[in-house]
Amino acid sequence: MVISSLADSVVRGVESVGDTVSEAFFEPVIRLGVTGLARSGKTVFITSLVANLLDRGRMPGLVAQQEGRINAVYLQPQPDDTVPRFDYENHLAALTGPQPHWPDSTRAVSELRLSFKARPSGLLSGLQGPRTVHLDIVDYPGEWLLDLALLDKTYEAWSAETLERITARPQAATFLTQANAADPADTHDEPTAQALAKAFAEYLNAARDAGFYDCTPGRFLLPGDLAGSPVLTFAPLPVDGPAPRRSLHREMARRFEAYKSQVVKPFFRDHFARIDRQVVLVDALGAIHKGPQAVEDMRRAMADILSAFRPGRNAWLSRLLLGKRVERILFAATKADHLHHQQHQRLTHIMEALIRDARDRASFAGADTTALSMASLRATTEEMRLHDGVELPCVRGTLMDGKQAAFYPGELPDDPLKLLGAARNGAEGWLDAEYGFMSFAPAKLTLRPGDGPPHIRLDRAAQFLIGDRL
Ligand SMILES: Nc1nc2c(ncn2[C@@H]2O[C@H](COP(=O)(O)OP(=O)(O)OP(=O)(O)O)[C@@H](O)[C@H]2O)c(=O)[nH]1
Ligand SMILES: [Mg+2]
Repeated sequence: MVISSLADSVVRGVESVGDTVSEAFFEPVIRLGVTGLARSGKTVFITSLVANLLDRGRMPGLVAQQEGRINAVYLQPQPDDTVPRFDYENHLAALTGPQPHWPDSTRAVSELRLSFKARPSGLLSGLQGPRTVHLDIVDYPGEWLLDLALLDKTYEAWSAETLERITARPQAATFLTQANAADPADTHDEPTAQALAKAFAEYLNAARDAGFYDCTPGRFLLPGDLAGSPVLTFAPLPVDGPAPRRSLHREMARRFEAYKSQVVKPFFRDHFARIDRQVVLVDALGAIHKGPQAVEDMRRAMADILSAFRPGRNAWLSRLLLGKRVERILFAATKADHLHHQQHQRLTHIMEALIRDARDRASFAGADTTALSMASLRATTEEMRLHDGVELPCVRGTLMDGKQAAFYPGELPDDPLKLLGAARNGAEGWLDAEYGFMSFAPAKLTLRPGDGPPHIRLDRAAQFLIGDRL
Protein backbone atom coordinates (compact mmCIF):
# COMPACT_ATOMS: atom_id res chain seq x y z
CA MET A 1 0.00 0.00 0.00
CA VAL A 2 2.52 2.44 1.18
CA ILE A 3 4.92 1.47 -1.55
CA SER A 4 2.40 1.86 -4.34
CA SER A 5 1.22 5.30 -3.23
CA LEU A 6 4.84 6.33 -2.93
CA ALA A 7 5.56 5.08 -6.41
CA ASP A 8 2.48 6.86 -7.63
CA SER A 9 3.62 10.17 -6.31
CA VAL A 10 7.06 9.65 -7.83
CA VAL A 11 5.51 8.96 -11.20
CA ARG A 12 3.33 12.04 -10.91
CA GLY A 13 6.32 14.07 -9.90
CA VAL A 14 8.13 12.92 -13.01
CA GLU A 15 5.09 13.67 -15.14
CA SER A 16 4.84 17.22 -13.93
CA VAL A 17 8.56 17.75 -14.43
CA GLY A 18 8.04 16.38 -17.92
CA ASP A 19 5.33 18.98 -18.50
CA THR A 20 7.44 21.95 -17.59
CA VAL A 21 10.39 20.55 -19.49
CA SER A 22 8.36 20.07 -22.65
CA GLU A 23 6.86 23.54 -22.25
CA ALA A 24 10.26 25.12 -21.91
CA PHE A 25 11.92 23.18 -24.73
CA PHE A 26 9.29 22.42 -27.29
CA GLU A 27 6.57 24.99 -26.92
CA PRO A 28 8.14 28.36 -27.48
CA VAL A 29 6.31 31.43 -26.24
CA ILE A 30 6.45 34.77 -28.04
CA ARG A 31 5.42 37.74 -25.93
CA LEU A 32 4.18 40.51 -28.18
CA GLY A 33 3.79 43.96 -26.62
CA VAL A 34 1.25 46.28 -28.23
CA THR A 35 1.48 49.91 -27.31
CA GLY A 36 0.82 53.43 -28.53
CA LEU A 37 -0.50 56.68 -27.13
CA ALA A 38 -4.16 57.14 -26.27
CA ARG A 39 -6.55 56.43 -29.18
CA SER A 40 -3.75 55.22 -31.45
CA GLY A 41 -5.69 52.06 -32.29
CA LYS A 42 -4.37 49.38 -29.90
CA THR A 43 -7.67 47.70 -29.13
CA VAL A 44 -8.79 47.56 -32.76
CA PHE A 45 -5.36 46.26 -33.78
CA ILE A 46 -5.33 43.38 -31.30
CA THR A 47 -8.94 42.44 -32.02
CA SER A 48 -8.43 42.37 -35.77
CA LEU A 49 -5.05 40.64 -35.50
CA VAL A 50 -6.50 37.84 -33.39
CA ALA A 51 -9.57 37.49 -35.64
CA ASN A 52 -7.35 37.37 -38.74
CA LEU A 53 -5.01 34.82 -37.16
CA LEU A 54 -7.94 32.59 -36.24
CA ASP A 55 -9.43 32.93 -39.76
CA ARG A 56 -6.51 33.45 -42.06
CA GLY A 57 -8.18 33.95 -45.45
CA ARG A 58 -6.92 37.53 -45.63
CA MET A 59 -3.39 36.85 -44.40
CA PRO A 60 -1.42 35.90 -47.53
CA GLY A 61 1.52 37.99 -46.32
CA LEU A 62 2.05 35.64 -43.39
CA VAL A 63 4.56 33.23 -44.92
CA ALA A 64 3.67 30.20 -42.76
CA GLN A 65 0.06 30.62 -43.88
CA GLN A 66 1.07 31.02 -47.53
CA GLU A 67 3.14 27.83 -47.27
CA GLY A 68 0.23 25.95 -45.73
CA ARG A 69 2.15 25.14 -42.57
CA ILE A 70 -0.38 26.41 -40.03
CA ASN A 71 -2.65 23.56 -39.02
CA ALA A 72 -4.65 25.31 -36.34
CA VAL A 73 -4.83 28.45 -34.23
CA TYR A 74 -6.85 28.67 -31.04
CA LEU A 75 -7.36 30.88 -28.00
CA GLN A 76 -6.12 29.54 -24.69
CA PRO A 77 -6.17 30.61 -21.06
CA GLN A 78 -3.34 33.09 -20.57
CA PRO A 79 -0.40 32.24 -18.30
CA ASP A 80 -0.67 35.25 -15.94
CA ASP A 81 -3.54 34.87 -13.52
CA THR A 82 -3.49 38.40 -12.17
CA VAL A 83 -3.57 40.35 -15.45
CA PRO A 84 -7.03 41.10 -16.91
CA ARG A 85 -7.80 39.17 -20.07
CA PHE A 86 -8.08 41.23 -23.24
CA ASP A 87 -11.81 41.35 -23.92
CA TYR A 88 -11.52 39.93 -27.43
CA GLU A 89 -15.03 38.58 -27.87
CA ASN A 90 -16.79 41.80 -26.90
CA HIS A 91 -14.47 43.99 -28.96
CA LEU A 92 -14.97 41.74 -31.98
CA ALA A 93 -18.73 41.79 -31.49
CA ALA A 94 -18.62 45.62 -31.43
CA LEU A 95 -16.63 45.77 -34.68
CA THR A 96 -18.38 43.07 -36.66
CA GLY A 97 -21.89 42.93 -35.20
CA PRO A 98 -25.09 44.04 -36.99
CA GLN A 99 -24.57 47.66 -35.74
CA PRO A 100 -20.80 47.93 -36.11
CA HIS A 101 -19.17 50.45 -33.77
CA TRP A 102 -15.69 51.13 -32.39
CA PRO A 103 -14.86 49.54 -29.05
CA ASP A 104 -14.75 51.63 -25.89
CA SER A 105 -11.55 53.20 -24.70
CA THR A 106 -9.45 50.86 -22.57
CA ARG A 107 -6.83 52.13 -20.21
CA ALA A 108 -5.02 49.30 -18.48
CA VAL A 109 -2.80 46.32 -19.12
CA SER A 110 -4.51 43.26 -20.52
CA GLU A 111 -3.38 40.02 -22.07
CA LEU A 112 -4.48 37.21 -24.38
CA ARG A 113 -2.88 33.89 -25.40
CA LEU A 114 -3.21 32.50 -28.89
CA SER A 115 -1.63 29.15 -29.74
CA PHE A 116 -0.49 27.92 -33.14
CA LYS A 117 -0.05 24.36 -34.33
CA ALA A 118 2.36 24.74 -37.19
CA ARG A 119 4.80 22.59 -39.11
CA PRO A 120 8.33 23.92 -39.05
CA SER A 121 9.74 25.30 -42.27
CA GLY A 122 12.83 24.23 -44.22
CA LEU A 123 14.72 20.99 -43.78
CA LEU A 124 12.95 19.95 -40.63
CA SER A 125 9.48 20.24 -42.06
CA GLY A 126 9.40 16.72 -43.49
CA LEU A 127 10.92 15.14 -40.39
CA GLN A 128 8.93 16.75 -37.63
CA GLY A 129 5.24 16.87 -36.95
CA PRO A 130 3.48 20.11 -36.12
CA ARG A 131 4.59 21.86 -32.96
CA THR A 132 2.89 24.35 -30.71
CA VAL A 133 3.93 27.99 -30.51
CA HIS A 134 2.21 30.29 -28.03
CA LEU A 135 1.68 33.97 -28.73
CA ASP A 136 1.00 36.09 -25.65
CA ILE A 137 -0.29 39.51 -26.64
CA VAL A 138 0.10 42.21 -24.01
CA ASP A 139 -1.75 45.52 -24.41
CA TYR A 140 -0.46 48.47 -22.38
CA PRO A 141 -0.71 52.26 -22.66
CA GLY A 142 2.23 54.10 -24.23
CA GLU A 143 2.05 56.69 -21.46
CA TRP A 144 3.38 54.06 -19.07
CA LEU A 145 6.60 53.90 -21.06
CA LEU A 146 6.96 57.66 -20.81
CA ASP A 147 7.06 57.25 -17.04
CA LEU A 148 10.47 55.62 -17.38
CA ALA A 149 11.99 59.09 -17.66
CA LEU A 150 10.74 59.87 -14.15
CA LEU A 151 13.01 57.25 -12.62
CA ASP A 152 16.12 59.36 -13.17
CA LYS A 153 14.59 62.50 -11.73
CA THR A 154 14.25 63.94 -8.27
CA TYR A 155 10.98 65.52 -7.29
CA GLU A 156 12.62 68.94 -7.47
CA ALA A 157 14.01 68.45 -10.98
CA TRP A 158 10.74 66.97 -12.21
CA SER A 159 8.76 69.89 -10.74
CA ALA A 160 10.95 72.53 -12.33
CA GLU A 161 10.88 70.85 -15.73
CA THR A 162 7.15 70.19 -15.71
CA LEU A 163 6.18 73.68 -14.59
CA GLU A 164 8.37 75.22 -17.26
CA ARG A 165 6.94 73.04 -20.00
CA ILE A 166 3.31 73.70 -19.17
CA THR A 167 3.49 77.42 -18.36
CA ALA A 168 2.37 78.52 -21.80
CA ARG A 169 -0.47 76.02 -22.06
CA PRO A 170 -3.94 77.42 -21.48
CA GLN A 171 -5.13 74.05 -20.12
CA ALA A 172 -2.69 74.47 -17.21
CA ALA A 173 -3.86 77.94 -16.10
CA THR A 174 -6.03 76.83 -13.16
CA PHE A 175 -3.48 74.38 -11.85
CA LEU A 176 -0.62 76.90 -12.16
CA THR A 177 -2.54 79.52 -10.16
CA GLN A 178 -3.01 76.98 -7.38
CA ALA A 179 0.58 75.74 -7.51
CA ASN A 180 1.98 79.25 -7.34
CA ALA A 181 -0.26 80.14 -4.42
CA ALA A 182 0.87 77.12 -2.41
CA ASP A 183 3.84 77.45 -0.05
CA PRO A 184 5.82 74.21 -0.27
CA ALA A 185 7.54 74.93 3.06
CA ASP A 186 4.18 75.07 4.85
CA THR A 187 3.11 72.14 6.99
CA HIS A 188 1.57 69.39 4.89
CA ASP A 189 -2.19 69.06 5.08
CA GLU A 190 -4.09 66.50 3.09
CA PRO A 191 -6.86 68.71 1.62
CA THR A 192 -4.24 71.01 0.05
CA ALA A 193 -2.32 68.08 -1.39
CA GLN A 194 -5.53 66.59 -2.75
CA ALA A 195 -6.68 69.85 -4.31
CA LEU A 196 -3.31 70.29 -6.04
CA ALA A 197 -3.25 66.69 -7.30
CA LYS A 198 -6.80 67.02 -8.55
CA ALA A 199 -6.07 70.24 -10.43
CA PHE A 200 -2.94 68.68 -11.91
CA ALA A 201 -4.84 65.58 -13.05
CA GLU A 202 -7.49 67.83 -14.62
CA TYR A 203 -4.76 69.66 -16.49
CA LEU A 204 -3.30 66.36 -17.74
CA ASN A 205 -6.66 65.21 -19.01
CA ALA A 206 -7.36 68.53 -20.73
CA ALA A 207 -3.89 68.52 -22.28
CA ARG A 208 -4.35 65.04 -23.64
CA ASP A 209 -7.72 65.97 -25.12
CA ALA A 210 -6.09 69.02 -26.71
CA GLY A 211 -3.61 66.73 -28.45
CA PHE A 212 -0.53 66.95 -26.21
CA TYR A 213 1.25 63.65 -25.85
CA ASP A 214 3.64 64.36 -22.99
CA CYS A 215 1.02 63.69 -20.33
CA THR A 216 2.91 62.04 -17.49
CA PRO A 217 2.79 60.67 -14.83
CA GLY A 218 0.84 58.24 -16.98
CA ARG A 219 -1.20 56.74 -14.15
CA PHE A 220 -2.85 60.10 -13.41
CA LEU A 221 -4.79 59.64 -16.63
CA LEU A 222 -5.79 56.09 -15.89
CA PRO A 223 -5.70 55.60 -12.14
CA GLY A 224 -7.78 52.41 -11.99
CA ASP A 225 -7.84 51.08 -8.46
CA LEU A 226 -5.07 53.47 -7.39
CA ALA A 227 -7.49 56.44 -7.63
CA GLY A 228 -7.31 58.58 -4.52
CA SER A 229 -4.32 56.76 -3.03
CA PRO A 230 -1.26 58.74 -1.86
CA VAL A 231 0.94 57.50 -4.75
CA LEU A 232 -1.34 59.52 -7.05
CA THR A 233 -1.81 62.49 -4.72
CA PHE A 234 1.09 64.72 -5.64
CA ALA A 235 1.78 67.53 -8.11
CA PRO A 236 4.74 69.61 -9.28
CA LEU A 237 5.36 72.69 -7.12
CA PRO A 238 7.71 75.66 -7.45
CA VAL A 239 10.20 74.41 -4.85
CA ASP A 240 13.60 76.01 -4.50
CA GLY A 241 14.55 75.74 -0.84
CA PRO A 242 15.15 72.76 1.42
CA ALA A 243 12.24 70.50 2.35
CA PRO A 244 11.54 70.96 6.08
CA ARG A 245 10.21 67.99 8.00
CA ARG A 246 6.44 67.56 7.75
CA SER A 247 6.25 70.20 5.00
CA LEU A 248 4.12 69.95 1.87
CA HIS A 249 7.36 69.82 -0.12
CA ARG A 250 8.69 66.86 1.85
CA GLU A 251 5.44 64.91 1.54
CA MET A 252 5.07 65.60 -2.19
CA ALA A 253 8.65 64.43 -2.76
CA ARG A 254 7.98 61.28 -0.74
CA ARG A 255 4.91 60.46 -2.81
CA PHE A 256 6.76 61.10 -6.05
CA GLU A 257 9.34 58.53 -4.94
CA ALA A 258 6.54 56.13 -3.99
CA TYR A 259 5.03 56.54 -7.45
CA LYS A 260 8.36 55.58 -8.98
CA SER A 261 8.97 52.55 -6.80
CA GLN A 262 5.41 51.28 -6.45
CA VAL A 263 3.85 52.11 -9.79
CA VAL A 264 6.52 52.64 -12.45
CA LYS A 265 9.02 49.95 -11.46
CA PRO A 266 6.48 47.13 -11.03
CA PHE A 267 5.15 47.80 -14.53
CA PHE A 268 8.61 47.51 -16.07
CA ARG A 269 9.43 44.46 -13.98
CA ASP A 270 6.19 42.52 -14.47
CA HIS A 271 5.29 43.40 -18.04
CA PHE A 272 7.86 45.30 -20.02
CA ALA A 273 10.89 43.19 -19.10
CA ARG A 274 9.31 40.03 -20.54
CA ILE A 275 8.46 41.34 -24.00
CA ASP A 276 10.17 39.78 -27.07
CA ARG A 277 8.49 41.66 -29.88
CA GLN A 278 6.89 45.07 -29.83
CA VAL A 279 4.53 47.03 -32.04
CA VAL A 280 4.21 50.78 -31.48
CA LEU A 281 1.05 52.16 -33.04
CA VAL A 282 1.02 55.78 -34.13
CA ASP A 283 -1.96 57.83 -35.25
CA ALA A 284 0.20 59.92 -37.57
CA LEU A 285 -2.73 61.06 -39.73
CA GLY A 286 -4.59 62.30 -36.67
CA ALA A 287 -1.56 64.34 -35.58
CA ILE A 288 -1.04 65.77 -39.08
CA HIS A 289 -4.65 66.83 -39.09
CA LYS A 290 -4.24 68.59 -35.73
CA GLY A 291 -1.27 70.59 -37.05
CA PRO A 292 2.49 71.11 -36.77
CA GLN A 293 2.57 71.39 -32.98
CA ALA A 294 0.83 68.09 -32.53
CA VAL A 295 3.24 66.45 -34.97
CA GLU A 296 6.30 67.84 -33.19
CA ASP A 297 4.91 66.90 -29.82
CA MET A 298 4.22 63.40 -31.06
CA ARG A 299 7.73 63.09 -32.48
CA ARG A 300 9.14 63.91 -29.06
CA ALA A 301 6.83 61.51 -27.27
CA MET A 302 7.85 58.76 -29.72
CA ALA A 303 11.52 59.41 -29.03
CA ASP A 304 10.84 59.22 -25.28
CA ILE A 305 8.84 56.03 -25.65
CA LEU A 306 11.66 54.49 -27.61
CA SER A 307 14.31 55.35 -25.12
CA ALA A 308 12.70 52.62 -23.02
CA PHE A 309 13.93 50.19 -25.68
CA ARG A 310 17.49 51.40 -25.29
CA PRO A 311 18.00 50.26 -21.74
CA GLY A 312 21.59 51.46 -21.52
CA ARG A 313 20.15 54.89 -20.80
CA ASN A 314 18.66 53.83 -17.50
CA ALA A 315 20.82 51.95 -15.03
CA TRP A 316 17.90 50.43 -13.13
CA LEU A 317 16.26 49.13 -16.32
CA SER A 318 19.55 47.69 -17.64
CA ARG A 319 19.99 45.76 -14.42
CA LEU A 320 16.45 44.50 -14.63
CA LEU A 321 16.78 43.33 -18.24
CA LEU A 322 20.25 41.81 -17.80
CA GLY A 323 21.01 42.01 -21.48
CA LYS A 324 17.66 40.63 -22.60
CA ARG A 325 16.10 42.89 -25.19
CA VAL A 326 13.13 43.32 -27.45
CA GLU A 327 14.19 41.64 -30.70
CA ARG A 328 11.90 43.39 -33.15
CA ILE A 329 10.01 46.65 -33.07
CA LEU A 330 7.40 47.62 -35.63
CA PHE A 331 6.30 51.24 -35.93
CA ALA A 332 2.93 51.24 -37.57
CA ALA A 333 0.99 54.27 -38.77
CA THR A 334 -2.58 53.17 -38.12
CA LYS A 335 -5.89 54.09 -39.78
CA ALA A 336 -4.32 54.20 -43.27
CA ASP A 337 -7.77 53.43 -44.68
CA HIS A 338 -8.34 57.21 -44.45
CA LEU A 339 -6.00 57.51 -47.43
CA HIS A 340 -6.21 56.22 -50.98
CA HIS A 341 -3.46 53.63 -51.44
CA GLN A 342 -1.63 56.02 -53.80
CA GLN A 343 -0.61 57.92 -50.68
CA HIS A 344 0.32 55.02 -48.41
CA GLN A 345 3.97 55.11 -49.38
CA ARG A 346 4.15 58.76 -48.40
CA LEU A 347 2.60 58.03 -45.04
CA THR A 348 5.20 55.32 -44.50
CA HIS A 349 7.95 57.78 -45.38
CA ILE A 350 6.60 60.30 -42.88
CA MET A 351 6.46 57.54 -40.32
CA GLU A 352 10.06 56.57 -41.02
CA ALA A 353 11.27 60.15 -40.75
CA LEU A 354 9.16 60.76 -37.65
CA ILE A 355 10.89 58.02 -35.77
CA ARG A 356 14.31 58.23 -37.38
CA ASP A 357 16.33 59.43 -34.41
CA ALA A 358 14.40 57.22 -32.08
CA ARG A 359 14.74 54.28 -34.42
CA ASP A 360 18.46 54.74 -34.87
CA ARG A 361 18.81 54.54 -31.14
CA ALA A 362 16.72 51.39 -30.94
CA SER A 363 18.69 49.66 -33.68
CA PHE A 364 21.76 50.69 -31.83
CA ALA A 365 20.52 48.44 -29.04
CA GLY A 366 20.30 45.60 -31.55
CA ALA A 367 16.58 45.49 -32.22
CA ASP A 368 15.39 44.91 -35.76
CA THR A 369 12.99 47.72 -36.65
CA THR A 370 10.67 48.59 -39.49
CA ALA A 371 7.88 51.07 -40.29
CA LEU A 372 4.70 50.56 -42.28
CA SER A 373 1.29 52.12 -42.78
CA MET A 374 -1.68 49.89 -42.14
CA ALA A 375 -5.31 49.76 -41.13
CA SER A 376 -6.34 47.14 -38.59
CA LEU A 377 -9.94 47.35 -39.74
CA ARG A 378 -10.59 48.78 -43.12
CA ALA A 379 -13.66 51.03 -42.94
CA THR A 380 -13.50 52.56 -46.43
CA THR A 381 -13.37 51.81 -50.14
CA GLU A 382 -11.41 53.79 -52.72
CA GLU A 383 -12.68 55.88 -55.58
CA MET A 384 -11.45 58.59 -57.96
CA ARG A 385 -13.60 61.72 -58.06
CA LEU A 386 -13.51 64.62 -60.46
CA HIS A 387 -13.13 67.96 -58.69
CA ASP A 388 -12.49 71.21 -60.65
CA GLY A 389 -11.30 69.16 -63.58
CA VAL A 390 -8.81 67.16 -61.50
CA GLU A 391 -9.14 63.50 -60.55
CA LEU A 392 -8.75 63.20 -56.79
CA PRO A 393 -8.00 59.88 -55.07
CA CYS A 394 -10.71 59.61 -52.40
CA VAL A 395 -11.95 57.12 -49.86
CA ARG A 396 -15.62 56.42 -49.17
CA GLY A 397 -17.17 55.21 -45.96
CA THR A 398 -20.02 55.51 -43.50
CA LEU A 399 -19.79 58.44 -41.11
CA MET A 400 -20.61 58.12 -37.44
CA ASP A 401 -24.11 59.50 -38.07
CA GLY A 402 -24.79 56.76 -40.61
CA LYS A 403 -24.44 58.93 -43.75
CA GLN A 404 -22.17 57.92 -46.61
CA ALA A 405 -19.38 60.26 -47.64
CA ALA A 406 -16.46 60.40 -50.02
CA PHE A 407 -13.45 62.12 -48.56
CA TYR A 408 -10.20 63.57 -49.85
CA PRO A 409 -7.79 64.13 -46.97
CA GLY A 410 -5.32 66.33 -48.87
CA GLU A 411 -2.06 65.40 -50.56
CA LEU A 412 0.76 64.35 -48.29
CA PRO A 413 4.11 65.75 -49.42
CA ASP A 414 6.60 63.67 -51.33
CA ASP A 415 9.33 64.74 -48.97
CA PRO A 416 8.39 64.05 -45.34
CA LEU A 417 10.74 66.76 -44.13
CA LYS A 418 8.35 69.34 -45.54
CA LEU A 419 5.95 68.40 -42.79
CA LEU A 420 8.37 67.51 -40.05
CA GLY A 421 10.63 70.52 -40.68
CA ALA A 422 7.70 72.91 -40.30
CA ALA A 423 6.69 71.09 -37.14
CA ARG A 424 10.19 71.26 -35.71
CA ASN A 425 10.47 74.96 -36.47
CA GLY A 426 7.36 75.68 -34.49
CA ALA A 427 5.04 76.61 -37.37
CA GLU A 428 1.50 77.55 -36.36
CA GLY A 429 -0.18 75.93 -39.33
CA TRP A 430 0.74 73.95 -42.46
CA LEU A 431 1.98 76.32 -45.12
CA ASP A 432 0.39 75.26 -48.35
CA ALA A 433 -1.87 72.42 -47.46
CA GLU A 434 -4.70 71.37 -45.25
CA TYR A 435 -5.22 67.89 -43.99
CA GLY A 436 -8.69 66.74 -43.22
CA PHE A 437 -9.65 63.84 -41.06
CA MET A 438 -12.98 62.16 -40.91
CA SER A 439 -14.22 59.62 -38.43
CA PHE A 440 -15.69 56.68 -40.26
CA ALA A 441 -17.71 54.02 -38.54
CA PRO A 442 -16.68 50.41 -39.12
CA ALA A 443 -18.35 49.09 -42.25
CA LYS A 444 -21.11 46.46 -42.12
CA LEU A 445 -19.51 43.16 -42.96
CA THR A 446 -20.52 39.88 -44.44
CA LEU A 447 -17.52 37.64 -43.98
CA ARG A 448 -16.93 34.52 -45.99
CA PRO A 449 -16.09 31.47 -43.88
CA GLY A 450 -12.35 31.42 -43.26
CA ASP A 451 -11.94 35.17 -43.69
CA GLY A 452 -11.15 37.61 -40.89
CA PRO A 453 -12.23 41.26 -40.97
CA PRO A 454 -10.81 43.39 -43.83
CA HIS A 455 -7.57 45.22 -43.13
CA ILE A 456 -4.63 46.87 -44.86
CA ARG A 457 -1.21 45.21 -44.43
CA LEU A 458 -2.06 43.57 -41.12
CA ASP A 459 -0.57 40.38 -42.59
CA ARG A 460 2.71 42.18 -43.29
CA ALA A 461 2.74 43.45 -39.71
CA ALA A 462 2.13 39.93 -38.40
CA GLN A 463 4.87 38.49 -40.62
CA PHE A 464 7.40 40.97 -39.33
CA LEU A 465 6.39 40.50 -35.70
CA ILE A 466 6.03 36.72 -35.44
CA GLY A 467 6.48 35.14 -38.89
CA ASP A 468 10.05 33.99 -38.27
CA ARG A 469 8.98 32.00 -35.21
CA LEU A 470 6.22 30.00 -36.91
N1 LIG B 1 -10.80 53.95 -39.99
C1 LIG B 1 -10.15 53.36 -39.01
N2 LIG B 1 -10.24 53.85 -37.77
C2 LIG B 1 -9.59 53.22 -36.77
C3 LIG B 1 -8.81 52.05 -37.00
N3 LIG B 1 -8.28 51.66 -35.83
C4 LIG B 1 -8.71 52.55 -34.91
N4 LIG B 1 -9.51 53.48 -35.47
C5 LIG B 1 -10.13 54.65 -34.81
O1 LIG B 1 -9.36 55.00 -33.69
C6 LIG B 1 -10.14 54.93 -32.49
C7 LIG B 1 -9.30 54.41 -31.37
O2 LIG B 1 -9.03 53.04 -31.57
P1 LIG B 1 -8.74 52.06 -30.33
O3 LIG B 1 -8.30 50.75 -30.89
O4 LIG B 1 -9.86 52.07 -29.36
O5 LIG B 1 -7.49 52.82 -29.72
P2 LIG B 1 -6.74 52.53 -28.34
O6 LIG B 1 -5.30 52.83 -28.61
O7 LIG B 1 -7.08 51.18 -27.84
O8 LIG B 1 -7.38 53.68 -27.46
P3 LIG B 1 -7.38 53.79 -25.86
O9 LIG B 1 -7.80 52.45 -25.34
O10 LIG B 1 -8.36 54.88 -25.61
O11 LIG B 1 -5.97 54.19 -25.51
C8 LIG B 1 -11.32 54.05 -32.85
O12 LIG B 1 -12.42 54.37 -32.04
C9 LIG B 1 -11.54 54.38 -34.31
O13 LIG B 1 -12.25 55.58 -34.43
C10 LIG B 1 -8.74 51.55 -38.34
O14 LIG B 1 -8.05 50.55 -38.66
N5 LIG B 1 -9.42 52.24 -39.30
MG1 LIG C 1 -7.76 50.52 -26.10
